[in-house]
Amino acid sequence: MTPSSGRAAVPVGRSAVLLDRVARLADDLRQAGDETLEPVLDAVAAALTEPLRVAVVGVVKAGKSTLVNALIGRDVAPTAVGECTSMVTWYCFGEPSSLTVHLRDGHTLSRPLPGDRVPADVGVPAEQVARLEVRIKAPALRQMTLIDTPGLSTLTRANDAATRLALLGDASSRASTSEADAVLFAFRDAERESDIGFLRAFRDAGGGVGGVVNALGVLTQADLFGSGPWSGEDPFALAAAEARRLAERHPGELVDVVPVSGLLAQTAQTGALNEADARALAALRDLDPALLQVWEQAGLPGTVRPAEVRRLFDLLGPYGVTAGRNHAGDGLAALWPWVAATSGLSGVEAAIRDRLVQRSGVLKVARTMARLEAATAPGRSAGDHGRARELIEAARVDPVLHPLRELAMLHQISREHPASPLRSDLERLVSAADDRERVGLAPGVAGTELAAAAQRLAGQARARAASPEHPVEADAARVLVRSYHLVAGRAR
Ligand SMILES: Nc1nc2c(ncn2[C@@H]2O[C@H](COP(=O)(O)OP(=O)(O)OP(=O)(O)O)[C@@H](O)[C@H]2O)c(=O)[nH]1
Ligand SMILES: [Mg+2]
Repeated sequence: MTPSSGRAAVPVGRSAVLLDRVARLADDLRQAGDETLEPVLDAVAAALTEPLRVAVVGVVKAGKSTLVNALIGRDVAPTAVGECTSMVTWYCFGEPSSLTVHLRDGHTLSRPLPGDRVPADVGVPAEQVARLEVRIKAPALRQMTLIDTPGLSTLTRANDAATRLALLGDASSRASTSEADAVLFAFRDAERESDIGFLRAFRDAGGGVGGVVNALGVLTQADLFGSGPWSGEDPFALAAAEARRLAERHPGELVDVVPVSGLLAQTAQTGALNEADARALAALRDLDPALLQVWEQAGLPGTVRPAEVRRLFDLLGPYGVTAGRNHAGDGLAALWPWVAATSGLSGVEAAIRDRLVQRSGVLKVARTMARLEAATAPGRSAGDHGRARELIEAARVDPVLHPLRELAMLHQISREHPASPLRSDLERLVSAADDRERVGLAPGVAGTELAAAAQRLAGQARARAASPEHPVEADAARVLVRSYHLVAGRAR
């Protein structure tokens, strides 16, 4: 069984054209009769019709599973204070809800998933499990399959190894590339060398096309930033500054970094709060913050029970309890929007949409091309794949795949010369929904005007290619010339 069954692709913008071209390449490769490629072609065909596969990766206890629950809007992934996730788990759109255990020996075990909650024990030891696949009818999963992973850099070496195998592939086997199209990398605080090393390896395992950056950073647990809620600092402002610093330091590995409180987001999105919570929170309003911090010793206002306060801390964390007290007076109707907005989840969702899902065609095609190239590379695989390599090369230079060059170039210039004015041209080209937007024109402008504007921009880019301010600008300008020529050609 493949996860594609029963799900439709979500082509966005030019994605459909790109995906069609690569699907055609896969067909041509199949026709060429190279039998050793069959398994790769089957995997590629499935991946091309599925939603984007986004893996949530990061150091142990970064809050990955909590964020997964928030994005799905259900309390489906187990989370815990101690090390928790030990199996790579795919969350796919589907109904009825089910859990499939894919064993390392190739067998699968399926069963219904009552209550839409993954049990802590799936009845098979983790070392025998390749991955779990959860199907659940959650709207967010229509546009992406989320892959929760065990923590990196843990004392539990098997967990770290399982994540690396799923995301980076097995270096010893041929056709070893990543199962994921993109990564959400969860940072709890400042990055470590090994985080950046992992991101580079992921980019290189799946990007293929000269460094398409396919990872978005998430600074999780934003509510815990700074010296604590009793200090008067705004943890979200501090987290936002740290997120900016991370993004600026690693443009070659991360398309952006956004802060979020996964805990507040999970609490809001899964509907965990109730009126009694709001009442208990409101009753704590006049308690001195210093006393709230040590409430177990200091005692509580008469109407509030310890179990209620413990629950509030579990759902909202210390900052959510302290600051949320001022938003609970009017009950859940006022508290819920505050929790949802404060969490920052909408920023993560927007970044996922703009940076990953909108580019899903390019990201998937980049990974597919990398996969096909790995499978046919001379010396790395059985048999002589000469004909297959010719077909792949022909696809690579097809103008339809030019968006891959644009995106790779955007990432390269962001890394090597971020101040270049060509960067915003590339940004607009890769983000635009159609050709008019691509050259900065309003919707509905006539084709002749579009062609003229594209020619003008091509001329400007050509001039820049002739006298670049920085070596990377020469390459970037050549990519732009081709982009604008292609727009002009389509407009005629
Ligand atoms: N205050 C606060 N706590 C959080 C946040 N996100 C997660 N936590 C807590 O941190 C602990 C770990 O969360 P998980 O989501 O299980 O972390 P994980 O990264 O999936 O952990 P592993 O799977 O073991 O690597 C849990 O107790 C969560 O409630 C957050 O944004 N703020
Ligand atoms: Mg986890």
